[in-house]
Amino acid sequence: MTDIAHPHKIEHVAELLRNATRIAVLTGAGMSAESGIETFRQPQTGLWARYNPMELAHVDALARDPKTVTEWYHWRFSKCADAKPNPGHEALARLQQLKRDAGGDVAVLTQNIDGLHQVGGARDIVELHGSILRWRCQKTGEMRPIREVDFSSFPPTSEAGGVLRPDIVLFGEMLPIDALEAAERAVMSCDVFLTIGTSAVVYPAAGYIDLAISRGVPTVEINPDATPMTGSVSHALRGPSGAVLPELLRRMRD
Ligand code: BJW
Repeated sequence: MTDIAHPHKIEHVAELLRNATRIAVLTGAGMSAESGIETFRQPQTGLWARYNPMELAHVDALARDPKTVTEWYHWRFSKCADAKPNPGHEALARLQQLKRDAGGDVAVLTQNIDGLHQVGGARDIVELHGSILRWRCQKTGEMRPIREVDFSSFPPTSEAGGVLRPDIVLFGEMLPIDALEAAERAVMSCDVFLTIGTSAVVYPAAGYIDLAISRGVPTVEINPDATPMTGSVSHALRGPSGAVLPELLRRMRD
């Protein structure tokens, strides 16, 4: 296991990234923590320490109480509306550009719904859990940007009379099939895999870490805390992604 406290070890990961052509990156809430967006499962500070996911982030909760669920997601949106990408998002976007310029690629598979990878400059993001910036009519399937949703009452409704809900993946819902396929392709063809800022407990997303490990490619975890995957990855860099990723980029270029 690699610790950020050991500079020669971060150097080794920088070398892996330097030599890689295709990199797959799975990101989670920790990636946006330094942008001021709350994570879910961190004790005390995580959303699930104050809110019950089964009452707010489960498909049955939406069916039972669309008012409460859509109000909560509108509040969640208000928290990410002003958020800016942090140095971690920007470093990942630079890494993607660097690899693309050299004929390779960095596939970013995110569980985040905040759109910050895109604002930070990364391209072709695979949004495994959807986006809070799009809302969808439950009656017609029509999508619309959140700025076109009328939140004067809850749940918001479309002209067709359907409930408008965020285009995100709640517990008990399937992930978008095109995102699943793109993620699997990226993991099956990468020569280095990074998992950044995720507790690695929500499936099927966490399964991509297992898949990369089973392929035998180098796997790197970036997280200030240990996760259930820490003992299984090739290298665990302990630290916030907003510090570790820029440092990796700096060392890659030296
Ligand atoms: C930092 C940091 C810094 C802090 N720098 N790091 C197999 C086994 C068991 C259960 C299942 C299974 N397969 C499926 C399930 C059920 C379920 C599931 O996984 N449950 C487990 C939790 C027990 N999965 C599902 O229901 C999924 N659907 C599905 O499987 O469908 C199948 C189906 C088939 C047929 C018909 C119907 C269905 C859907 C999962 C959807 C998850 N949705 C949520 C809410 C989305 C919207 C929202 O944002 O509210 O997605 S839940 C929540 O968890 C959110 C996140 O994307 C997801 C993952 O969380 P994440 O990102 O890892 O955050 P945290 O808080 O857990 O961790 C943050 C990490 O960051 C920590 O490690 C920190 O240390 C670290 N950190 N600061 C770097 N600065």
